[in-house]
Amino acid sequence: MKSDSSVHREAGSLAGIVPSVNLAAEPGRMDFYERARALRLAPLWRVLHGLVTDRPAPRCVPAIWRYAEVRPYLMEACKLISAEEAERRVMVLENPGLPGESRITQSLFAGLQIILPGEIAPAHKHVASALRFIIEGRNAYTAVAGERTMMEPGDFVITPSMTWHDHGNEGDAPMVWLDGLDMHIVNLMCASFREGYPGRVHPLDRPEGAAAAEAGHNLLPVDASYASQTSPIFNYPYRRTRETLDQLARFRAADPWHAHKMKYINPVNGGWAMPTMSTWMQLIPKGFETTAYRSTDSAIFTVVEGTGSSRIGGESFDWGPHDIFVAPSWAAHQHRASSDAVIFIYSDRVVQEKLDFWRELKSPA
Ligand code: 1HN
Repeated sequence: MKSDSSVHREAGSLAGIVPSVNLAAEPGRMDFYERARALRLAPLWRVLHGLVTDRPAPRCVPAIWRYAEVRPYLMEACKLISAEEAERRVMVLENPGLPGESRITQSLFAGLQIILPGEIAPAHKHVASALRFIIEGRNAYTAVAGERTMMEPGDFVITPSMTWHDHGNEGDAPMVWLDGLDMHIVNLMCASFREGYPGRVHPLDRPEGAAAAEAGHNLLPVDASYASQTSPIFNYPYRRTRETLDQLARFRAADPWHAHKMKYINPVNGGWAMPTMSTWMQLIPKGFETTAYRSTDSAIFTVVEGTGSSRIGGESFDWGPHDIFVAPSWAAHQHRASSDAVIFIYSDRVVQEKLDFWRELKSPA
């Protein structure tokens, strides 16, 4: 991987070392470095300040994917490969600072998945958790651990770690959603397993709506115990999220940095809905401009409704419905909405919080 190449330098090369040592004295040390390398020993002082940086140094850069430009490629992919052959017909959103690594940020994956009427994406399971954020289409379902949910635009749907899941489109139009996955975190720890289901679809054993009835209405079955760290609600429907934001905006002042920003929570413990990816929905009223904000979690923004622009680390991006953009770790960013804008966001903040890494900095309002 690329990140390793900056650490494991050729012992005889001065290129790229962080100059915390006297470079003029380095030639006299080269023989020592060469002999040490043969014993699999390397001098920390040549790499120290690249290993422990004085601030976040993401390779991930600010970037935007405009849906109007991307959508034709999804359609073209449908002519070239079936959902079944692909297993998942997904175009990966590759951060330009991390080419060829299937990363939208250093820790997270994003892709756009398309499934045509009548198609099935066959059942499998893996350690990586997935979130689906629905972009367009109706009457397609995902089935997770024996229960189906029909997906609608703006819905946030969870596939927990190691649960069987398949998708199918029973409608008459293509269905597109954003897939957010945490496999880079899983792979950092070398903890990945996957398995294909012997049949195309995993059998259903619960009616549609069961999870919502058990956990989606501020009520939980009295004696239920929960082993998973993932929310038992697996579809957070847009209808209710949108209504909530709408009502909030009528009586709450917009926060200078976040406007109206709500986090999706796990009703069992009040924490984040997923153990590896934090998720939010944000409403920025027409004409509102947020104050510059930075945090150590690189974030992925998906515009649901509205238009506006963002400044991210000194670059400007205009956006509209279904566009997807990224703010890297510690890059100051601010948004301005030219019409009421609703934005879905995910990041690795929940992981950083658990590890006591997470920090934020709010510019003065
Ligand atoms: C996956 O299993 C899905 O289940 C989508 O729909 C995207 C990207 C990488 C690895 C597994 C899915 C994926 C994925």
